[in-house]
Amino acid sequence: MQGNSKSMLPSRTYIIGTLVVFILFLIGICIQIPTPAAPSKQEETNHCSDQVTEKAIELAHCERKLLVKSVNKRKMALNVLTPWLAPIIWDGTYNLNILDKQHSSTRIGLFVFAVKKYIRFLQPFLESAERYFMVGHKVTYYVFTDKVDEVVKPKMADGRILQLHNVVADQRWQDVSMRRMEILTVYTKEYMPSEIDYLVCADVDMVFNDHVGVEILGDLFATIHPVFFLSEPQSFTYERRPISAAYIPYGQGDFYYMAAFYGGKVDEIYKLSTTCQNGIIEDKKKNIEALWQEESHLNRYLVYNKPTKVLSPEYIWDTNLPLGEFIKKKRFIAVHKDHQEVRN
Ligand code: 4GW
Ligand code: MN
Repeated sequence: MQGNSKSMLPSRTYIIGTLVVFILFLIGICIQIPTPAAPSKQEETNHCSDQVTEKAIELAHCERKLLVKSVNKRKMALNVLTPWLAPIIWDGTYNLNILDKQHSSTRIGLFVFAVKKYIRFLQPFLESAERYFMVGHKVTYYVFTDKVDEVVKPKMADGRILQLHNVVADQRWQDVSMRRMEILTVYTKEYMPSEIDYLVCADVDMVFNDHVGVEILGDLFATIHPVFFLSEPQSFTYERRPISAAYIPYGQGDFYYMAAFYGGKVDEIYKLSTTCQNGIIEDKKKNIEALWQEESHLNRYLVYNKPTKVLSPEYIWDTNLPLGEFIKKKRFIAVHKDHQEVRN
């Protein structure tokens, strides 16, 4: 018996051991089933792919996320919300049907300067605007030029008005560019409040290349500069001299905005332009000029008066720039110019 019980011992231990392992195995499975493991990088990618096929609206955002993973660069501009919860407008992040209905009676102004040799850019600018800018909405073009007689009026759709205004041609190009702020202070106070609800300010050496509609409209909006959209803030070309009214200290500022496309409600652009114009005058008194003229003052204003919408570089692109794969729709693009030739 002893021999038998001795011979039974290992097999009992074996059976109990096996049972314990089996039970542990079952518990393991039970724990695994209801609690999926954290997704691996590969699974995250697959998850994104599923969304792409299911919902077109998430396509661009998802792709951007994957692109961000593929480059070790700053992600802020590729988000769809700023840290102060303003939307960053990327293709596919809004429903245009809803927005178009909301804005069915909205009146929109498009402000542009075409002085001296830049008159050559006006016709393609206006023609492209007829094709892509706020199509189906009420639009007034506010064109300022020293060559009113040379303006070729585009064929315009119903509900669209062209206003031509004479403006002095400053000798220095920097002054031409900055003069826009001064004109804005006058028009946003005197004329525009009764004529339009929103004003969009643009460079003329650009063409609309794809839809630009009411999705851009907000109390105050500005476009991320396409050169800096993946840059760290310390490399933004803000005015860094404390003596200038456009000064932005290191550590401040969210995006580098380009002065070639921004806007807002008329009263907001009045506030913006008066602040910038006052800064320009203060600097002139000190015999200094901000690094990038009115763009520097605009950037300073937007650091302390956060825009309610930020436009992605879809709204200002230059086809010479790298990283174009991030920008699915190039809606407003720079016309390539011979800088020597357009110099006054
Ligand atoms: C260099 O010789 C010049 S001329 C730089 C600007 C010039 C200029 C600018 C001009 O002779 N006439 C003019 O109407 N402008 C306006 O200012 C025009 O609306 C133009 O788009 C805007 C800003 O100048 P820009 O487009 O040359 O600036 P960036 O290089 O920033 O695009
Ligand atoms: Mn320009």
